[in-house]
Amino acid sequence: MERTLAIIKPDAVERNLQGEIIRIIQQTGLRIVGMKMLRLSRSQAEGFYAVHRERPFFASLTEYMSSGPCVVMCLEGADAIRRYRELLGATNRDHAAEGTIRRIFALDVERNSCHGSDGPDTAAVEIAYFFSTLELVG
Ligand code: DAT
Ligand code: MG
Repeated sequence: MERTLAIIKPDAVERNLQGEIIRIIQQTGLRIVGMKMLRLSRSQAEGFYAVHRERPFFASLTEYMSSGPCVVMCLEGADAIRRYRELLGATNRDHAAEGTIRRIFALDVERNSCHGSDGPDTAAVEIAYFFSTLELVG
């Protein structure tokens, strides 16, 4: 069993897409073992995306991620990190495969509807950024 962090980003929450996105995630067989809704402050968004702080899009990305509420989930399943990344599709929706969450829902490369951890080390750090062990069930 493996765990990964998923975020339904502000553009998707704003458009009331939480239910549709959660349904797609659950249809793959991944289980939700933690879930909460929150609005990141600018500095919390900067902390979450700290690896990107030198990138040209960092200021815009962290402004966007703190612009409205997110739904944050911890997903569990066999090979959960890779399976959920595959379900998300490429970062840029124009390069994402048909049927992927980003291809279906993303507005552009920044407002790309969902986040997923990219490996075991980042998943562990990202899950701990949002959830205490007491908040994860199952
Ligand atoms: P991913 O979210 O697919 O792991 P990433 O970690 O490279 O992608 O980047 C984090 C987020 O930053 C991404 O979801 C959207 C934004 N982003 C990435 N590349 C961008 C770009 N070239 N222009 C604007 N925003 C970008
Ligand atoms: Mg990433």
